[in-house]
Amino acid sequence: MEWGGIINHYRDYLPVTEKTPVITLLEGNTPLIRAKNLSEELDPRIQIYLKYEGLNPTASFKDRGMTVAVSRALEKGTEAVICASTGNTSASAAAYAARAKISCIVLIPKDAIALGKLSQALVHGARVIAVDGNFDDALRLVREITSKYPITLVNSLNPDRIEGQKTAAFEICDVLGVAPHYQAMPVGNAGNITAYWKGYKEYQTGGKIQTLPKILGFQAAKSAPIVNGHLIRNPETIATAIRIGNPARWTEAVRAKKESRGLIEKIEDEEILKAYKLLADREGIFVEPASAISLAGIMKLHEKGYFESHLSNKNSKLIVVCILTGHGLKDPDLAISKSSSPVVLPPDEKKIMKAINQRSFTL
Ligand code: AN7
Repeated sequence: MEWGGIINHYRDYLPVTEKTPVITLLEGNTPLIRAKNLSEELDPRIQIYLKYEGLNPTASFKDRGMTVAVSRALEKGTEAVICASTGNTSASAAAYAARAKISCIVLIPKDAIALGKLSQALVHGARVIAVDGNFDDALRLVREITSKYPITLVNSLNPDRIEGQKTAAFEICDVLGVAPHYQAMPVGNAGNITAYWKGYKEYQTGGKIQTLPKILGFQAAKSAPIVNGHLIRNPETIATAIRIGNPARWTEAVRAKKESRGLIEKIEDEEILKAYKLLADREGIFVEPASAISLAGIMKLHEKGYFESHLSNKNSKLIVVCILTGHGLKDPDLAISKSSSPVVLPPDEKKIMKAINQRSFTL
């Protein structure tokens, strides 16, 4: 059957009717890729799967939530949507609003979003306002604005966003035939962890799966309000997508952790970068740094022996899914700054061959 986007595919689980105008870019149905090389290196008893959400239409998971939020906003007659964003929400909101022929306003923290994301919001014709503050300031502003003016908020405070994003959990179960044992994911504003947990629980209630995964959430070390138990005024991290000090869905994230008997931990930027390079080097998968935290988290937990009790109890293999939330091309500056520069040579075969041999390539 032809893929018609998440609303068409999971309609029964979503807050839509036949009257809802479906604004879709055919998001969802992203690949769940076996990370054979990484599993072998880390621990062959662990089957690592990568849910490559960077392959959504605007190159992040936000499209799942945005198709529902924008379709429902249009159904209610809204003429404009607004969001605060570390980049991906704004890219997605701008694209779906363009398709719905409504206005889109985005508030981004000045100088703190990746270049690819900014280019998306601009090219889709959103009204982009750079706030001289951080994401948390921008979110506070859009909450104030939407409480006073008839503009629809499309941050994940909007429950339609959560509804759409939960479909990623459905897809994982549909492919595996069961729920994974563990699911690792980044936590920023905490909408996505809320959405996945809701999705798994609904699939269990609906009889599609018997067991639930343990949810493993990861925050960047200097942007880890949930782990530290207090909000962070000046969050920092190279993973700009999750540079958030006061998550809107903090309570729900803690609930997901507790109910699933999982955890939320913090990860240093160096560990994120190591996982970022490993995904690219060993599996051919290019993600943005926030997404690499899923693998970094698994590696750290494995090192601490976290999975041992599970591994010794069971004969079957352990299934761990890492959610890779956004594409690596979103942040080309980081990719280039963390790689060696290309050698510049004249168009001369001998010189080029010399350089190739120096770098010990095998031809
Ligand atoms: C790649 O775009 O908050 O915990 O404004 O872009 O649901 O916030 C992005 C978040 C993980 C964290 N990975 O998800 C925004 C924004 C990527 C992201 C997250 C984001 P939430």
